[in-house]
Amino acid sequence: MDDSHSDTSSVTSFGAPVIVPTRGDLDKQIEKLMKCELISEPEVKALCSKTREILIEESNVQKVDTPITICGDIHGQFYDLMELFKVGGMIPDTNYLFLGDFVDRGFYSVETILLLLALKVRYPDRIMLIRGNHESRQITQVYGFYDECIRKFGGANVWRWCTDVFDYLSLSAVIDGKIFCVHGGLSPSIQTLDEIRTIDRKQEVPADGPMSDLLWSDPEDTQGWAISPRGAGYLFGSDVADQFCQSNDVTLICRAHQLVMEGYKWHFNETVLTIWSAPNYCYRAGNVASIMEVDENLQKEFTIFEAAPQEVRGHPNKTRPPDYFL
Ligand SMILES: [Mn+2]
Repeated sequence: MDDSHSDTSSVTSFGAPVIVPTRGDLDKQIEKLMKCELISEPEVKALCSKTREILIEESNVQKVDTPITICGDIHGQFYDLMELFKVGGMIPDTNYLFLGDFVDRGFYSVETILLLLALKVRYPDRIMLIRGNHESRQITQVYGFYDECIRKFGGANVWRWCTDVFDYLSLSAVIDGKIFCVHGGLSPSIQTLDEIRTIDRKQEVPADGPMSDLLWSDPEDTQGWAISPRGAGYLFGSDVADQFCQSNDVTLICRAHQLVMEGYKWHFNETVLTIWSAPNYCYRAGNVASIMEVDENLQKEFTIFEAAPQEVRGHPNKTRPPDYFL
């Protein structure tokens, strides 16, 4: 690797200095990615390097202002993300908070994450991305993102750069000091937002502990804590949610992480909310998706949307050469 320049990035996998994308570059990349077309490998490298610089400045509990539109899991369903923007408005006209799980499961994890990163770099104050349990080296090697990178770029570079960016994603956000947003849920090792702020998040998602719990836990109709059937995180009851809201002066815990057939679901007398934004999840669940707009008075409005029509999204197998050509 060429380390002769002084502005070399400190992250190993970015290696030699990369060219910082200009606004014009980014606008062109966004235009391409919006058509579900790939950008070049050097462009991905520069994009990831720049994203990292922006994310490193964000807090583990990033402050976010209203008005904002909150979205749940996307899981590589690129054409359904286009439906989301159709009903929710495009960036920068609408401010977005995405609650993680951008990749895996769907056919277009690469295009989905690259578009979201390009939008983040172009409009850093208009889009906030927090980390889901799938933004991890271990999980993406099992559920599709790694294989997709290999297939679409012929090597693991793009996967490596993207997963390095994932280490810098914030763990949570607080909207107007009142709505706590996280991918999964609460942790028995965390009582206060200050305790979240002390976590050193810049690492692969650990197998257990507070950082893992925030990305993996689920609410459950119970009291106290219970073991999660997922094998990571915990199940937390209504008393745990009430106590967390009281201790931190928030009125709502907003999270994603669980498929909800109706697109969103209230739990525990409206102290916890699940938002799910992948319609017809895995192209077969038959669910609708939702996004939630929160206005300056913290009034909430849900918009339900459905999967992109089959003829719009096509099928990736149709664009793939048969195996005997390889
Ligand atoms: Mn999840």
